[in-house]
Amino acid sequence: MLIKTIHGWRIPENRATPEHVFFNRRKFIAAAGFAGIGLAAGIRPGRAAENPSAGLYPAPVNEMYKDAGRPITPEEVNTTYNNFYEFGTSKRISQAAEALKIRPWEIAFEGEVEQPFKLAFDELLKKMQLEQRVYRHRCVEAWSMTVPWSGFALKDLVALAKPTSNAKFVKFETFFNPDIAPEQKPPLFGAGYPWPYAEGLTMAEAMNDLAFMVTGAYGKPVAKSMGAPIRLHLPWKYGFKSIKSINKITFTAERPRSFWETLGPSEYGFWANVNPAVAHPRWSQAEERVLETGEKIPTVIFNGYGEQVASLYAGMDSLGDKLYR
Ligand SMILES: Nc1nc2c(c(=O)[nH]1)N[C@H]1C(S)=C(S)[C@@H](COP(=O)(O)O)O[C@H]1N2
Ligand SMILES: [Mo]
Repeated sequence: MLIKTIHGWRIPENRATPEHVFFNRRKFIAAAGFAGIGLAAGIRPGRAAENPSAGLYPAPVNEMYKDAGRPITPEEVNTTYNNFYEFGTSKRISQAAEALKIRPWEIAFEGEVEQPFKLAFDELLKKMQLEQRVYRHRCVEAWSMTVPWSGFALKDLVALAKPTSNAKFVKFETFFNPDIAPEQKPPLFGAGYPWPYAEGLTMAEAMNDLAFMVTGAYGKPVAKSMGAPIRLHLPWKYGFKSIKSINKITFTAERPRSFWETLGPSEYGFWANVNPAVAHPRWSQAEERVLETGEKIPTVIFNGYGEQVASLYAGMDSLGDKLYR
């Protein structure tokens, strides 16, 4: 059995970390006035000045995605309330994630491609046209946020990689470095987690315009806690599909197995499309808690992006296992 501990995700919503403790502290800092705000800004992760690509942001707004119909989650909330299991199983990993070295950073393109290759992240940025898109994000744990991302369409990256006709899926992997990521150290007992974190999509999903490679957020390079230097965001799927800090992309003929699917296939399956009608085995997915405000709102099929993605799943049972898992 690979599961060594009870993960945050496995805890029912009503037993999850009490956010109000944190958010009250934040409000207190804000109320303390200018000095307090300055202090908060000084310790914010992902400071633009240290990052060679800072000048590329803010990127031009893509008019189609300029408004996600919800207020944007405050930056300091988003950069300090994270799921990034490499750095810890709590939501408070932003300081630990600062240990991640994001230069030099290379991405390997492998598998069913005309010619495997590696590309430095800054070289990739030069080849891509950056744009800003505001997306809603729904975590499988039933909380949600709204983020102004910057980046480029995944389909443009696929075009760059030149997959062969044998490619039916694309697999993404995160770095593996136990020296800086404490959870990647081998455990004293048991098998531990199946690192590196991995995720996968069908080629049709990867070619959908919504699938977005994120390199920035809030008008600057994306913070380490949020997946610097490059992550995926798939707004119609549960958040665990949106893999962070990617350094390898492999095109495959067979469906790849993801990190969470390996750990709990009945709970975190391959498709993982947001679906309020299909409960997680241990909690309802009918509602979500909006980060920062704590408001509870109904969850919408495909997180409200059905117009763009529903056709990808035509013929699948929308209320059954397949769409969720
Ligand atoms: N490499 C890696 N990517 C990851 C995760 C992770 O633990 N490791 N967590 C996922 C989950 S469950 C969510 S909800 C989002 C959270 O992104 P955020 O911290 O930017 O809100 O990242 C996803 N990508
Ligand atoms: Mo998540």
